[in-house]
Amino acid sequence: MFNESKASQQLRKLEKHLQQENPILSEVVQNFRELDRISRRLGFFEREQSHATATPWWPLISILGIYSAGKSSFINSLLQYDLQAVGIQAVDDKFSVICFSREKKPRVLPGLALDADPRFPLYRISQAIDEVAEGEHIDAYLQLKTCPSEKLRGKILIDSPGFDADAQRTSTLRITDHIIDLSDLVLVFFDARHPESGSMRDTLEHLVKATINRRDSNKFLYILNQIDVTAKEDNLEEVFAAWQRALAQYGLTAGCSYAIYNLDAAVPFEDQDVRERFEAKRRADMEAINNRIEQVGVERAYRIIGMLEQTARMLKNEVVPLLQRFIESWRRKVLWVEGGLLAALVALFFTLTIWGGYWQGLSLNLPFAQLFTHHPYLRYALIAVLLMAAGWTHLRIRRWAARKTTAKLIKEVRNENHRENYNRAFRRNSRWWRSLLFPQPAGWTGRTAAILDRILDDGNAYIQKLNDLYTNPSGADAVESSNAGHDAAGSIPVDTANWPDKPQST
Ligand SMILES: Nc1nc2c(ncn2[C@@H]2O[C@H](COP(=O)(O)OP(=O)(O)O)[C@@H](O)[C@H]2O)c(=O)[nH]1
Ligand SMILES: [Mg+2]
Repeated sequence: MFNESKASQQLRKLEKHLQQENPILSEVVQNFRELDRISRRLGFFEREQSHATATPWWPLISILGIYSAGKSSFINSLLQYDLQAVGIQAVDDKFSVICFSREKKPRVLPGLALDADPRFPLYRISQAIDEVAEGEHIDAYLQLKTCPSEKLRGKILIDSPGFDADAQRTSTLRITDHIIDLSDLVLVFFDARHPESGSMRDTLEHLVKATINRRDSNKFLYILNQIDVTAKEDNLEEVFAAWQRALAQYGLTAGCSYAIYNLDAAVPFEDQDVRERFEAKRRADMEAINNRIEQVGVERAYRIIGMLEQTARMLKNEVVPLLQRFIESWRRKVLWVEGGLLAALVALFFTLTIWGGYWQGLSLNLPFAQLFTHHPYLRYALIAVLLMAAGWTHLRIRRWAARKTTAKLIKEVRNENHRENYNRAFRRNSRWWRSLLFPQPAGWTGRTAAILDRILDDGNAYIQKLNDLYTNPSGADAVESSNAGHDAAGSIPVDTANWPDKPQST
């Protein structure tokens, strides 16, 4: 392809990838392309900008929590790969972005690889890190790992170094916040060995700050890990209750909580009964967690279509109306100023000529008028000079009015990231060759309006297709289980059905 823009290359790769993973979404890419084209024609976007990059296309699952709570072990057993270093903080105290690759062997790439990767969420992460860790090298914080585990298809996992009281460098915490923002699901790990330790308090405090007043608070799963350590004293209930109290005390009341342990890392159970109870609990909670992980892919599909509709609506209801107001107010300013100027010139002319006594009744005899009647070329020259002066003044006034109008209207744009776009579109609409008489913004026609309406209709159709896809009998369970537990506001839903009962001592 000749001279293809980077944005368009990314869309092409995205589409190709989605054809395998989710064909409905690959059609959506086509709609995003149309929206980009409209935005570019409006001057709202330049060549390299795309609406598709505003949302990550791969669901992001981040695993946060206390240092040594077993996050990396959890990931390894989830993926069935020995990918993450376990139990050693010094080696792995970076964020690992883990994504699928068909290559047989897992690979580790420097954080910089994220920048070059066209897959959008990674690009967004590296952007976020650039913002928070200004000047510092992205490699210091981030590595990219690829792994051929089927579990990773269509998802991206992030393993984090964990909250460590000593190592709470602000940039690590701020990257964590960004990752929370970008994530579709956040597993927060706690450690049953130290249910109320200092690092737990730090974790909680930080999480509260990051999560308070969130609308997406149900994306947090609180996981008490390593519960096998409570088997010896058989005091899981007490430990769990203490943990719940701590969560509640910090106001973390939304989101689901689970208790699990890692089969590979667990201490051997002495008592057979106890082992069975713990395994049953673990099985039930792991299934719920796994469901949520799978469900994230489903939610992602809806979110992307939501983004498509939101973008189409934004162009239709915000961008175009503001451009129309710009044109209207710019035109009015130009006409008023030029009208005023003209009136002033006419007034000046009459004042001077009357005052100079050049009027005889209703006829005007200017002293050098004869010069122009006798020499036609002088007359043409005069007309040309006057026209040029008028044209030049007109352009100056247009430019001045455009600047004034831009300065006024740009204040109404609430999203700061869009201001540059609006500026560009305003400029495009006030270029010198644009007539003042066009009421519609450049690039906005009845046809473009119809395309936007069609995209909104397409959005509805996609939603229906997704509904058909995900609410079929086999998918119904997954959808329901993901919603289970977020309805009761204000309390942590705990599934006690599979709770390992203590043997009743009678
Ligand atoms: N007893 C027990 N130990 C675990 C469990 N999960 C992880 N570990 C151990 O805890 C240590 C820290 O695990 P790691 O996965 O590196 O924790 P991270 O710092 O959160 O990534 C390792 O020695 C693991 O073997 C568990 O469920 N039970
Ligand atoms: Mg780790």
